[in-house]
Amino acid sequence: MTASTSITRVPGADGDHVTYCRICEALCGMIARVEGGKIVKILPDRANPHSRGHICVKGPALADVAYDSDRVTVPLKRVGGPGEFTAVSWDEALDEIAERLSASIESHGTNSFAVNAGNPPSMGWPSSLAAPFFQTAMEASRMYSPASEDISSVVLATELMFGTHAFLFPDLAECDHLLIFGSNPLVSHGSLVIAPRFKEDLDQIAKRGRVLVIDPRHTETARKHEHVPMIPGGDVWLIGAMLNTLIDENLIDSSFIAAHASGMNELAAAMDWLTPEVAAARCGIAAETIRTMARDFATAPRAAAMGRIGICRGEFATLTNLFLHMLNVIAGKFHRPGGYGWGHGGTASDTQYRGISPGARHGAIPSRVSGLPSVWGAQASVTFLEEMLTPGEGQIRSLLVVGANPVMSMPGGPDLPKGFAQLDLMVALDLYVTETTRHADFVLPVTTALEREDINLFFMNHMVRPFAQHVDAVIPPVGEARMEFDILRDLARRMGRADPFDQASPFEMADAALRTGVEGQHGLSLARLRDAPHGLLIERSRWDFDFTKRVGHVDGKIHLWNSSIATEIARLRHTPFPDKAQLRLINLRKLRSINSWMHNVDGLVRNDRAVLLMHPEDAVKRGIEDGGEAELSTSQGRIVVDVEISNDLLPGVVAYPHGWGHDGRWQRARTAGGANLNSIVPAGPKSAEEISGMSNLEGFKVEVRALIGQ
Ligand SMILES: Nc1nc2c(c(=O)[nH]1)N[C@H]1C(S)=C(S)[C@@H](COP(=O)(O)OP(=O)(O)OC[C@H]3O[C@@H](n4cnc5c(=O)[nH]c(N)nc54)[C@H](O)[C@@H]3O)O[C@H]1N2
Ligand SMILES: Nc1nc2c(c(=O)[nH]1)N[C@H]1C(S)=C(S)[C@@H](COP(=O)(O)OP(=O)(O)OC[C@H]3O[C@@H](n4cnc5c(=O)[nH]c(N)nc54)[C@H](O)[C@@H]3O)O[C@H]1N2
Ligand code: SF4
Ligand SMILES: [Mo]
Repeated sequence: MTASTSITRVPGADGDHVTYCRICEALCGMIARVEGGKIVKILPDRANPHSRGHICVKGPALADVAYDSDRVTVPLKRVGGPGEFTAVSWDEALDEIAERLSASIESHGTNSFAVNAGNPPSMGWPSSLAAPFFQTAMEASRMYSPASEDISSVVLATELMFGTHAFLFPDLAECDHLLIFGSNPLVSHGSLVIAPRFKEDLDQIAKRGRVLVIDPRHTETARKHEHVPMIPGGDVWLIGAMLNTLIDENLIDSSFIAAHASGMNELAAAMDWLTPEVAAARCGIAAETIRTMARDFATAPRAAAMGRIGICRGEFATLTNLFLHMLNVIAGKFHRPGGYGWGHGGTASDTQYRGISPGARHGAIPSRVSGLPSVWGAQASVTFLEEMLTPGEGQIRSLLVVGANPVMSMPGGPDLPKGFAQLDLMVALDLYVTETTRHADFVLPVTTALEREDINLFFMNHMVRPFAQHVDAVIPPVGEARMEFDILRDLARRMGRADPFDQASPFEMADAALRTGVEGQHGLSLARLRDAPHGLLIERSRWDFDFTKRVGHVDGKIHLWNSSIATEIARLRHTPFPDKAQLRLINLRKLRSINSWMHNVDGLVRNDRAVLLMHPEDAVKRGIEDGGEAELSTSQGRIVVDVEISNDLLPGVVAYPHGWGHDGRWQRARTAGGANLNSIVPAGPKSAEEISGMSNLEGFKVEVRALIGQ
């Protein structure tokens, strides 16, 4: 920022605008410089006390998205095959949608309407409310989202043990012994634990003690710290055996457990077979190393174990997450400085959930055809297609897609258009005509983060250092774009179903949440945030609340044992030994990409490419050369990929990113190459983890065949 540039809050006015990025959970503070009504530059906001000047290469690229000539900026109506649209007015679009949606719901019932809400709208406050509010307005019960490729297993594990969905995360600020299972925060910038300067936090922990990265790939994070390479899916064995060691060697926090937990004896009895020797063969880590990891963790005074999506999408995803929570609780790391627990946050509240099962709170309705569970209100993605195709009461006949690209992001995504084709009506709210939205009857243009007022309300509760920020729009909407909330409120009103949209505005709700949350008593409110444009750090200790009040179980205890835990441990015990010769695939996130949607920004994609990483031994066996083409296949399908030979992987493991291989109406993305990984991942209702409906995306079996010279 130059001294001469003044700060302004008027959308579109020349000068510097304080804003924050809403691409990933780091929510980095940014300054957007506007000249002649246009954003000319995006800089890090050094006055933001939370991110303190950190941004990555994607943040400034939000301006490229805002002004992208491929962006949808007027309502589009389908006039022919997929992707054939004509521009219409907002009134024409919303009147016709209201009429057709009302007619479809009238003939087929409220349960024939479904919502598919994606990741980007969840990063903003009004945008995150829009789809669920519309679902409520329609009295519909079914929501599809990336939850089953992302968090359902964590949410279910937390619900089973703690009776609440509130996220648990490590205290990076004070920890000095951190175990990271299945996360690569140096690239992802963290998820379900927010610390925009994650890299610095890890460096500080390593200086004070140790950071161990348990991952099948020698990742960017693993390279900087202690890497413990492990077979994909080995975590459940490794963490299970660490628990076994803690119990066996009496390294457990008996007084905490006696006061706050139930089921310790049953758990101990059920874990006695899961010794480090049993686990070693399954996870590829020596038994003595497992014992040492357990002892070092238990005896480090300020230790925490965290996990993320690498442990959330395997065959035992829910049990792995249960074990991870248990490791922290049993070793005495729960709710204490340097340990693991809930956030202080500004809006977290205490007893609201006590005694109400989380399932009941969010309408846990099993899927109609296959009976797979819904978690946190989300249906299992792998049932989406059959729910559109299987006739009968409750067959999906109309669909609203809000900022999701399931053709790219869901297992079997490329088959979804078979379901879309039989709908009475499909409406999408998006920035682009994508692989998914090209099948919609209407694509309605939405604003980017830079074109809307926002508050980081939802995210405050899982920040290592709680922080609150409210920002105004940097520029007015581009073209005729509107906010998701406004579009869907308008539509609901036209359908005569305006509740709950008309109860309060998103910012009135935000203000109420701030005032009644734990920081409300110390004066936190929307007005106070408006006076602090760069945001406010909440200085109170993260541990300054009574955690027992947040436990949702009626007995107020953390449950280490129940019938679901028993079933999953028994299932693990009897799972067959995997075929060691089998190649397995893990997913890969890249710094310059975000899921499927920023590949139209030339500045990002120019230096980014989807390649299959493969160990030299595996490549040699198959006659595959570095830079060569190969066919990557499963029983689900086959794709052609470029191969990069890499020593970063264990032999037997290959890695590929999702979100590539575009054929939507985004010109640059179409030339970015790569292939859609979700055309080969296990799909269909039988492929999910039964207890959580979680997609089985990690460590599934693949074959790779050289294509050179064919
Ligand atoms: N640059 C960038 N940042 C992103 C995203 C992006 O697309 N690009 N996406 C955002 C989203 S939506 C999310 S949910 C978060 C996710 O945040 P993270 O979970 O940190 O994401 P990943 O980088 O995919 O890290 C997962 C790690 O798990 C490892 N892994 C795979 N299988 C196993 C296994 O069986 N066991 C263990 N222990 N590890 C395993 C992988 O090698 C990988 O290093 O990232 C967010 N941030
Ligand atoms: N194989 C495999 N599949 C995966 C994953 C994986 O690691 N491997 N990761 C999973 C995870 S963790 C996630 S979160 C999902 C993501 O899955 P999705 O949310 O379905 O997909 P995205 O790629 O995030 O694209 C969302 C769409 O939102 C649009 N968009 C961008 N910004 C906005 C906005 O502000 N408003 C609206 N209305 N639209 C917007 C984009 O143009 C894009 O079409 O993918 C999941 N799928
Ligand atoms: S790390 Fe990058 S993408 Fe994530 S919030 Fe910060 S600037 Fe945005
Ligand atoms: Mo995600």
